[in-house]
Amino acid sequence: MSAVEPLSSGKAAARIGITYEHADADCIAAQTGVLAAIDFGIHPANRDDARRITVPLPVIGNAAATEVWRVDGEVRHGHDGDLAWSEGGGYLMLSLRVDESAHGDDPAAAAEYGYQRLLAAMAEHDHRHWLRAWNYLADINDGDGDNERYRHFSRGRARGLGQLPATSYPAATAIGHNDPASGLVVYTLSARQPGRPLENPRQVSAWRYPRQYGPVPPSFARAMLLDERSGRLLISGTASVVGHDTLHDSAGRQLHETLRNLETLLATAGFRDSLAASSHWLKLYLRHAHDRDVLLPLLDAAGIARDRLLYLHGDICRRDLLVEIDGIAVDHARN
Ligand code: 3EB
Repeated sequence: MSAVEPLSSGKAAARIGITYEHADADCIAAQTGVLAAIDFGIHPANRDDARRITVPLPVIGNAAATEVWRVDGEVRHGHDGDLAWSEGGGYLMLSLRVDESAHGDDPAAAAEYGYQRLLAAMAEHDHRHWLRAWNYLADINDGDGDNERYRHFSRGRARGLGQLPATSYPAATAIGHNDPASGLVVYTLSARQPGRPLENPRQVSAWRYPRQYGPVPPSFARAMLLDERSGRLLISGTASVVGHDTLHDSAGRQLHETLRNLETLLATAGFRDSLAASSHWLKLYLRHAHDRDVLLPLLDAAGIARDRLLYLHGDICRRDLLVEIDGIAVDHARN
């Protein structure tokens, strides 16, 4: 795990790479070319360095790792009020913690503010192509029906995105944490060059979900191909959803369906290899931490490398979903 996968060479497109590393995050951030060093756990890391981001979810079981994003060349970084930014190699990482109490304790207002702020910063930094958004909000399943906090978040996100067409939505994750003091944590990747958003033919596009899932459908793409030549695929939070329905009521069977969805996304992106045969760095979100013991042998059997998979304890945005996977996959045939 100490070996860092070299970024591919000789490609015209901007290069970006991700790894999980066990080194001290301050040391990692001191290296050149580090766009972001992401830690997991409810205690925020040193926020003096804009590249240090903390996802407020406990790690389950395995040793905590830092998720490191690297680009070619120099990285500039800093803060602009409540927003942290880092920029280099044609990419921009932004992160924001929105205190809901400053927005009337309303998750919709907090999301609208956050998304407007992020869009404005992307324009200001001239990295307007939104590739990926990670959203972590407190108590995501609190409230019934259209009063569920996730649905309020979705509404506010859509308002914050304004006129942005669905074809420009980023790939995304939205997961619940249990630390209201962390607020709404959003971080994003955008670029000078556009990516190619992809949908999953097994699933209804999220932005076309029917009314039963809330008054405003969620604004995200199923995946984002960074560019055709590099074969780097940013995979949205993927769960046991087929069509628009949740399938299965056990974590094991939901995992199996989720893996089928992931294989379909890779095939749609033009990967010749399976997920197991591609380089991958995945995060697996579990509603119940104890399900890890059930899933671990299934993931081993599926060929998912243990040191490429982080287990995080978090709530998934539908109450009947027990497991969700997101991450990045790299097509060897194009590298
Ligand atoms: C789903 O397929 C599961 O609202 O940003 C996955 C990824 C899900 C992102 C989001 C929601 C989001 O509908 C839920």
